[in-house]
Amino acid sequence: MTLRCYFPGPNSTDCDFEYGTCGWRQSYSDDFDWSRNSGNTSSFNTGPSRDHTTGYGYYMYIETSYPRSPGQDARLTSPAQYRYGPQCLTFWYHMYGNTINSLNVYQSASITPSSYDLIFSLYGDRGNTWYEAQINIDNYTQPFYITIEGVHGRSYTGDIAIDDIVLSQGSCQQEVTDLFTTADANNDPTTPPYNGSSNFDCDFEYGTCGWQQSYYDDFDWSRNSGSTGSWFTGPSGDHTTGYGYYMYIDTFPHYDGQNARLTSPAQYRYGPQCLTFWYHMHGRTINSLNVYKSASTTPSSNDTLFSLIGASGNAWHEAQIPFDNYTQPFYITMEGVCGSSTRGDIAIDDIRLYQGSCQQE
Ligand SMILES: [Ca+2]
Ligand SMILES: [Ca+2]
Ligand SMILES: [Ca+2]
Ligand SMILES: [Ca+2]
Repeated sequence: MTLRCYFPGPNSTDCDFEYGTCGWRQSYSDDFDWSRNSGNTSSFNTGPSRDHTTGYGYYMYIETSYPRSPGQDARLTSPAQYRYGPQCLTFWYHMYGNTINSLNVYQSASITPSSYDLIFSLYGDRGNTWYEAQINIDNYTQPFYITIEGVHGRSYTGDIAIDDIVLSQGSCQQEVTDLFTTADANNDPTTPPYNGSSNFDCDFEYGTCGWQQSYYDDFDWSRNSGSTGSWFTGPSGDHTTGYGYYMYIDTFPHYDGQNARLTSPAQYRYGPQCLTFWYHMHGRTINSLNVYKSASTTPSSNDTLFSLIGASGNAWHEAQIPFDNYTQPFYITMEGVCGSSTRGDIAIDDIRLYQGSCQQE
């Protein structure tokens, strides 16, 4: 006789919130709860005006009006997941308001994640638009849970919303934007330059395009082609052509928590921007890749736009980071942080900055 256990189906994380929360549960180990809503949130100049699925449906959001206070968090946790190997978590987020704080994603073996389980983090105002997040996950524990956490900002203009969560087996699909990251497109002399802007885009084939190593960090990024020289970590070739160059942090001989920063030339562009780049985070002790946008070349933690924490498999993945800019000049800084062993090499390639919102598919 065979004993069969019941496990939830492979799509049990998926939720558009049209008819409830699909088994996602409010946490008790946080400060408040996510709200399910359609249409506007109750505050001006923050939150979405419609859901993402149909425009007439429901989404989840954190309401940051009274009586909430800064730093309070609300967590929503998925049903237990029983799947091994690479996974792709996608969801849509809306982070509009002057005092938007952060949206964090955890992957954990228990329903109460700790800070060590953080895999993704977004900070700050992204304008009044829904954007898609794609997060690559390598999973080797069962069961695991996904928790999405909204953190309250300094005032009521901090409503953060989410919709259309999907977890699928396999790495995240690469998008059509791959076409724009070929060497040919990058070197095409007919491509018009950005209006009055400095250099930014870099495939690292001939140098760092004006990106500079910081002196306010622990070590420097290295420019490399081929593999990184360490086993079980780092890429085996660059992203642009497979034979070209990329930048990476060599975690040997550095220590856990040490960082290296690479800062863009000064940028003079207003309004919505879309930063895209390719990252490779493969190894057992991958720490984090942080992106800052700052008015000076020495960003502080308040300038964080985006963080990825932990390994995402032996592949190049694209990050798309939308943000609004109203300060000039501004700088983008890419920071790699070492993990607890030499299996923590983090690489980046094909960095681009586009004027306007990030393309939706
Ligand atoms: Ca709660
Ligand atoms: Ca919806
Ligand atoms: Ca440095
Ligand atoms: Ca390259």
